[in-house]
Amino acid sequence: MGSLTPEQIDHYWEEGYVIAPSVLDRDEIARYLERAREIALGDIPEAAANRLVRDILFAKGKLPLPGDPEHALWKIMNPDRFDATLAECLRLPRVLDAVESLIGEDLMAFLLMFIYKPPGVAQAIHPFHQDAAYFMFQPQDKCLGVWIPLDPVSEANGTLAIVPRSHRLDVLKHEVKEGINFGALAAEGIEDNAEYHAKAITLSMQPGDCLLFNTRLLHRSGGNRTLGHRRVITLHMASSTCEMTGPALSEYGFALVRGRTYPGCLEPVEEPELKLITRIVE
Ligand SMILES: O=C(O)CCC(=O)C(=O)O
Repeated sequence: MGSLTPEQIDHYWEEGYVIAPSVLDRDEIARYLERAREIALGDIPEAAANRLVRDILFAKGKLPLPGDPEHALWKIMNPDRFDATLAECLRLPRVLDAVESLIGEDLMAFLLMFIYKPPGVAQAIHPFHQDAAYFMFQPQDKCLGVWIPLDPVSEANGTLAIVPRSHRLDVLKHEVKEGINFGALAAEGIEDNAEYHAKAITLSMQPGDCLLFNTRLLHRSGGNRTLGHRRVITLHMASSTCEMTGPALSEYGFALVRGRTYPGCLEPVEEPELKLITRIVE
């Protein structure tokens, strides 16, 4: 059953996002942080090894590798495919209840990531973009992103900045930018435009809080100028009433997490690939 208040639901549709506080408790946060660290230190099946992705600055040798391998990471892609503990994040009841309030009771989870910001690396930036640029299914308003920090996040450690109401825009043209992580795209003409930076809100959130945001909402994250971690669970979800409009990418392993499927609409992927095969950008 949906858990958001009418005010929260209105805020989401008006502004393009809403924050639901405390969807994870302290024990859950500790459990996911510990498991991610074990994976980062090598507890990952050989076939899935390339789903452990280093930040481009380390991958390209622009910065020396830190002593702690977890400090070099950008993200763990699709951990639900090889790890039972992190796979729980596809079906967190408090998250599903909030999502149901916004896009209905038939829910596919399709992209789980555990995202880091390397400590002390101010230039590890993810430029302004709209996630809808990656998702080849519609209607877009029946898809959303969930972003749950596991550390306190602020401007200093590379939190998310969002442009309220930008979900009213169409999907903009996106491009590859020099020095940005493989696969990350930038909305053309936005990152270098001071107007968008001025309109953006930099989110300060506590561990376990949950941002839900429309897939056309412009958002970015800055670098981490602190010496501590900035770790986040992100999950994308779509209503199972959505229809594909393009080829599926191997990153998207649709799992029905609530409700039912519909003929001609998104179908669950029974055994998604362990190895990362398709890349949006090589
Ligand atoms: O958490 C971050 O640093 C950015 C995440 C993001 O924007 C994305 O994955 O689309």
